[in-house]
Amino acid sequence: MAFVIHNELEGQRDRHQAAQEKQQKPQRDVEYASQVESGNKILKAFEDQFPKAEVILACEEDVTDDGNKDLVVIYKEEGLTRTVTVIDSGDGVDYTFTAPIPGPIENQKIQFKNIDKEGEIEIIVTGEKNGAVGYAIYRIIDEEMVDLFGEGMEDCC
Ligand SMILES: [Ca+2]
Ligand SMILES: [Ca+2]
Repeated sequence: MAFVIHNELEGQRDRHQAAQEKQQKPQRDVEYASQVESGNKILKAFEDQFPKAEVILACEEDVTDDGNKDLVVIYKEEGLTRTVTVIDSGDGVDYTFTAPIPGPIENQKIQFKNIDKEGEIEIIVTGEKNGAVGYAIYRIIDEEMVDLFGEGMEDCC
């Protein structure tokens, strides 16, 4: 009950902001990236490029180490689940798209972490298919998602 009362007291607070703060708090070992809002401009660029795609998960981070946010999108198109990174070309207007790669079928999650603590922030994609769990670590190199390390991805994609 204490939690409910606390929330009521904080009623004026923007809910989204509160959720973000909660996510940034290092409570657990694994913190997954959150879904961007539907009006996100990079997501719009993706939707223009892939009009038939059904977006499953889209998370924003600068994964090219140039100070501009990029967007990692897991989506379904014609029965296939794919992952694409939408890269800001530097002007916030034009975007380039990595070649689509297979994405996990179920329970998809994206994590951003600078694994080697230098250069680009790496992208960790996890998911499942029929209970088989897999994950892969990608880095954007020359505008492509390069698979650095993974386990079980062939079982969940
Ligand atoms: Ca970037
Ligand atoms: Ca890195």
